[in-house]
Amino acid sequence: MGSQSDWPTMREAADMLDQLGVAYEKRIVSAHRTPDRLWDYGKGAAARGLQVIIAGAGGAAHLPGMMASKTRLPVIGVPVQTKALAGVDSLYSILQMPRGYPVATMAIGGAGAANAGLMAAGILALQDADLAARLDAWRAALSASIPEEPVDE
Ligand code: RP5
Repeated sequence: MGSQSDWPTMREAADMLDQLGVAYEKRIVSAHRTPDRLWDYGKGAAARGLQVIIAGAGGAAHLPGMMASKTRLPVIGVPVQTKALAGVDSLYSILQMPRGYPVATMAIGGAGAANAGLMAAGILALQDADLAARLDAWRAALSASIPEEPVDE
């Protein structure tokens, strides 16, 4: 994530990975404030054995796109909600990548972060049958929790 201030949002991705038993690391890597850290992280990611990167940032959210420029690993982008423009700035910054350097962009905010965790798990599950079974069980439990009829609140 680009800042400590992104953590309340990005924790939703981490919580999802915890639920699914997926190992991960969490780092603050800012495209603007720590560009050398971004460079090193992206350059070494695949060689270190990372398989998917979830990158969340807000405002001029260049982290996911720059990360995608430095690694062939799949990069999942999370637009963090901003006060000034409600995260639309983050969304557009992450979404509009030039041809050749894709970022799989999620929805703005916590739902997007949680879905980033699920998307990462889905990618990893292609090569991990145990994880695939856990993901199937998670999805079935969510589906079973949805009532068929609404109630007065
Ligand atoms: C971005 O600037 C970060 O991803 C964060 O969403 C935003 C604001 O950062 P702070 O000023 O709160 O550190 O780089």
